[in-house]
Amino acid sequence: MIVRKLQNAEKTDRKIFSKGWDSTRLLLKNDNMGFSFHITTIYQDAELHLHYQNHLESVYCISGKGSIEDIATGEVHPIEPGVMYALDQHDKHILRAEQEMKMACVFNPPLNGKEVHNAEGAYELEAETVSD
Ligand code: 9YT
Repeated sequence: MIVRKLQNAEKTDRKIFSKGWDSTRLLLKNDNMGFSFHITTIYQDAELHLHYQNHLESVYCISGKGSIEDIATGEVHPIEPGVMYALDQHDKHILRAEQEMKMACVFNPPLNGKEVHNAEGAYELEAETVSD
């Protein structure tokens, strides 16, 4: 069994900072669960252009307010607590935070640990792992 506390993990290199967001990666590839699980904060007024070409992601909004724009259709879906979205088609999208948003995110395949977005808004399949 694996038990971790967010408040402890946030003090380790499981917490990754990037432009407009940070993410604490509670489960990673080396946990052998087949997915990774993160608690992500999207900062107020952030606009993230993302395209996870190598991963499937699902995201659940815990708090805050924003939207997700589906680039293929132009549809804009409001995001608020209780909303889940799943990028089942590796959907190119823009995530916007009107207010700071806390999100629970699952990635398949799991992240290694230190990934930040490349120029296309994707994560590479290989990245540095975190040490515990
Ligand atoms: C919702 C989203 O994709 N945010 C970017 C960070 C990502 N969730 C991560 O790496 O944990």
